[in-house]
Amino acid sequence: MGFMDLRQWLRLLEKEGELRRIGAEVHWDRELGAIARRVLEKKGPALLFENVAGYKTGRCTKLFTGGLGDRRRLALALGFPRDVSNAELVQHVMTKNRDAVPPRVVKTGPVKDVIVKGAAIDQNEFPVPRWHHLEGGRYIHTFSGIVTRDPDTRVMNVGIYRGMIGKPDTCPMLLIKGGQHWGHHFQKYSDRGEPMPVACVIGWDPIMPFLAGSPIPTGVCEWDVMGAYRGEPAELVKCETVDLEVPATAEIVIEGVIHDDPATWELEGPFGEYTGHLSDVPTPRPTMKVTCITHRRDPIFRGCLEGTLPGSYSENSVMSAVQRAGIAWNILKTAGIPGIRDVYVHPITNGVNIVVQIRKAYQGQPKQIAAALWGNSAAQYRYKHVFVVDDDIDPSSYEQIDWALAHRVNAGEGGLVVFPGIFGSPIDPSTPMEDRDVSRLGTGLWNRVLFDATRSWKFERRPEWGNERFPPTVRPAAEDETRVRERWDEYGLGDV
Ligand SMILES: Cc1cc2nc3c(=O)[nH]c(=O)nc-3n(C[C@H](O)[C@H](O)[C@H](O)COP(=O)(O)O)c2cc1C
Ligand SMILES: [Mn+2]
Repeated sequence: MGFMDLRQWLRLLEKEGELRRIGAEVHWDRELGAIARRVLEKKGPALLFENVAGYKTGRCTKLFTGGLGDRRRLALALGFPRDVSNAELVQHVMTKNRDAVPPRVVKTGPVKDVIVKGAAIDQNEFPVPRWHHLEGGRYIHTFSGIVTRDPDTRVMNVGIYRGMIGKPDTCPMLLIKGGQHWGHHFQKYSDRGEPMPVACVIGWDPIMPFLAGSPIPTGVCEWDVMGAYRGEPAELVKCETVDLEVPATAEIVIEGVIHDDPATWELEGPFGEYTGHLSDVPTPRPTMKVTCITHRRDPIFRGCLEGTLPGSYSENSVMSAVQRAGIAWNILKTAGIPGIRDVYVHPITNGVNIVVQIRKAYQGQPKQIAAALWGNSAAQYRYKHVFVVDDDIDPSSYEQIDWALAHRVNAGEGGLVVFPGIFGSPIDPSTPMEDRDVSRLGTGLWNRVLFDATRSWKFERRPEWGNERFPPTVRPAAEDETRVRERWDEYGLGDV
């Protein structure tokens, strides 16, 4: 099921007590981001700011953030009760990610209520925050669906990629040729000597960022997958100045072109990244030249505070916890690996760490799991540390994982495997700068690690171990536990 558009989503959140309107005046510079951080720390509601300093009147007076800032609301966005289990959500994502309902192009829609072109274009007319005090500017694209088209296949891609306001009509963006899917497109336009048309969609169905922010396979159009989740086609309208299509009921669409000409590039950064650390110094980046802005009457700006810290998980992390687990599980399924019981990503790691729970079928199976994940292009920014545990360990419990690491890992016996120098994230703060040089290496380099915390099958079965290969745990026998539970009050322990 889908929510059609941002306004319907807001109505549902309000009805569920998951939205707070802020009428007090709040400054877009630092203050709004600091409020968003504190609300994330408190696992609080989504926020609709209705009085941003300097934006009481004008083109856009409202800002919405935190819609997917907690798993309760992600569950609602996917049509589940707020307390749905991890496995149920992950299984839903696994199925829907592989489904497709193509979009339908319609003549027009509310996103065309107002059309701004030429000298009238000024991105500063939107209440764009400087989310964090160390950021280099006002990040207008933190949760926008960035639309581009493959010039060979004409298939569209929708991804979340950051962009900072440059001049009133320019926007330097984190666009790396050949990197993410729009980077593949950029390479193709560059080879043809043409600029790349781009449309940035701000504010629509929450399913848009959920899919745009996730590594759906290359060549698959995210609008199709969104249609599958919504249970109906996305209704799209043609852009005014670029050959792209965008949702008819989006709040705001910014159209433009990006040239592969460093003379047009402007400085971008630093930005507070998903790792919870600050990005690099200001760097010249491919820069979008805005050609048109269209928006609904009284549009609502949508953005997010990026960066996860212990105790406060960004919207990206909340979404990623489910998506990265679902995508990994599909990879393992495609690889034909038996006995996968659960795949868990804690929001604190954004999928950089992943736990796979198995009913072990053979020795060496955890290495096969790590190899399958590391061999997939979805692992570019993810799955640096793979933990494999047996099915008596709850993969969502750090305590249980730690116990398994302590007593079931034998590093010298292959329980710990380092796979050095493989492709990986160029923005990992633990990677030395020379291994993050995308212009030289084409990627970042990672030293990936497998922690095999499953019980070894190299040992002989032993009678004193109940004919198993590993000693039993010291948990009491089931019949003893039952007897003790029955006699609990008799022992005088009823209040314990
Ligand atoms: C809030 C948020 C911000 C993101 N910012 C960036 C970014 O600036 N650059 C980037 O390459 N990926 C960023 N990502 C991750 C990409 O959206 C993600 O890798 C996605 O798979 C990209 O789409 P694609 O696979 O179609 O290229 C962000 C994700 C989210 C949810
Ligand atoms: Mn894609």
